[in-house]
Amino acid sequence: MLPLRQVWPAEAAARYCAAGHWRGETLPGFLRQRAAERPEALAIIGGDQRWSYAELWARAGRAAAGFLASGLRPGDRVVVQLGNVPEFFAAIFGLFRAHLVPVYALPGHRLTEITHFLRKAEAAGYICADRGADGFDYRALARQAREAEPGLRHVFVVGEAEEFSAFAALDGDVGALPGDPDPASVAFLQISGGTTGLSKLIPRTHDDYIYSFRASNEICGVTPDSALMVALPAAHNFPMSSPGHLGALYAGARVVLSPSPSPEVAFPLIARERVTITGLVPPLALLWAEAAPTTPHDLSSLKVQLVGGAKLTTEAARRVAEALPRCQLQQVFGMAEGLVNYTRLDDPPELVLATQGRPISPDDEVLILDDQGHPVPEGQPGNLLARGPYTIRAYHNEEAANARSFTPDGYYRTGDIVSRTPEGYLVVQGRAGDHINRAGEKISAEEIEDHLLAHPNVFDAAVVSVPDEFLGERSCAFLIPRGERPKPAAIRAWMRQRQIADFKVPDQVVLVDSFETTAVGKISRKELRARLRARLLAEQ
Ligand code: J2J
Repeated sequence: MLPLRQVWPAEAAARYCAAGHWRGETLPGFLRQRAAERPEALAIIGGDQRWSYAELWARAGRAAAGFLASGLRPGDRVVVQLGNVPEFFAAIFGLFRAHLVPVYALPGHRLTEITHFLRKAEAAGYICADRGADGFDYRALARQAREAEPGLRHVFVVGEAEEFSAFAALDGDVGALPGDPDPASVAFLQISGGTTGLSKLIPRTHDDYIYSFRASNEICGVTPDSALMVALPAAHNFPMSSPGHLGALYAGARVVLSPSPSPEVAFPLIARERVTITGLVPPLALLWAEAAPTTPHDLSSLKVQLVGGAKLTTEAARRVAEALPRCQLQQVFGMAEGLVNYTRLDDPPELVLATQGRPISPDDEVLILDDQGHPVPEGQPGNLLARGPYTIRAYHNEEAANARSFTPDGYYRTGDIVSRTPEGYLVVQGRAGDHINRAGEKISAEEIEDHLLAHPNVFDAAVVSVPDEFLGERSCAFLIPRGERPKPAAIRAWMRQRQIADFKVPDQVVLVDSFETTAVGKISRKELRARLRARLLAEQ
């Protein structure tokens, strides 16, 4: 099994420790402390369950002991695929307490993605729900995944477990659990947006991740009195750490789980639980802005509304800010690989509305370079590169991708095109890579093209992003047919059968006779996608 590592040069690590960014804290360690300091305080509110810090700690302990009793060994990786339910927290803190390593999958992922994660992580375990909100049966997925990946030895199910182990029944000798892990060790594997090809695994350490959400708490005003609503899927990096549920738990605050981000579900919960802060992607923030002025529910407790994951235009930002006048809009531009930028709560409106914020840390190093690698003149757009105390230096087991994604001196090439204001705030202008940012879900054009090329009646495929009023961007697949001409609807239905996340199924399918590239000879896929996108926009 390939060891998990995330290594900063000794000089940088010493600097981050000396600056107080890395404090030797760990994820299970901080929860143990909170459970000791405020055992009765509410930690997790979800469905009809209300867990105190003491209860969360105890449940994590039973899960941890049960994981080890079932035969998992410290260091083993476990794919976690749960929605916004309290058991998500018993599961991940149980894994942390047992020195097992969660790999975060989203509820929308299907067999194709799950087997990819299992394989890449060499995972021995999988934790899922019995069924999803849409009725999807994850146990059937588990059966198929076990066939495809025999290394998967342990499946734990929240709910009706059938032949698998029931998560609720996990128990064992809590007294025999190991002590806190090494703060410099990898705590979990986050999933990359997969901007080129399949998702990569992102090893994050206790020290670096805790710094990112502890500092986020300060920037976003999270205190023990806060109530943070998780409306996006809890496994996403944004609702997890910016400042996210982990930030809220670190602060000793309450985490309120919303099973859906829709105003119909979230608004009554905000009123009932007096939610003070939440985070949304731009399309949802706009939906909330539509619904807020006329809702019968009392939203007056909401003090901070974070919006990020995709670009919030200035006009959209204005609408969001005006809909909840007593709630502060805060833009956040982050990435699971590390670097996170926020507008600050005391920033003037022009910065809050028109920028995506500035980095969390004084030790975040940000470069904006042209395609030749030279710094662009101040204010001009360029490629964003970053390194710092919570930005990774390498993906897990991706030698070739690492050579492309990181410079020799350790900067991460974010793939985003940004400019910088005189105040040092970043404005996202676009991106260098070809992915579709569909309401905050990143979809790799290459990954979808690969699927389409497996269709017997597809000769060639190019997938592009198209501006979409609601989603921000949607996906459009251009296909050159071969043999019998397939119907666009049939292509979409066929893609669904590929057992991929639904958000990856192309929103639009356009059949063309050729890509009309002959006149200019051979062009790159990137150039081809750009031309097809331009052609589609011109026709609209
Ligand atoms: C434009 N593009 C943005 C923004 C992310 C906090 C917030 C978001 C994420 C996230 C995160 C954007 N405007 N405000 O992990 O901790 C695009 C960029 C970026 C990519 C990262 C967090 N906020 N983006 O979205 O790993 O292209 O993280 O590189 O899912 O989302 O995606 P992801």
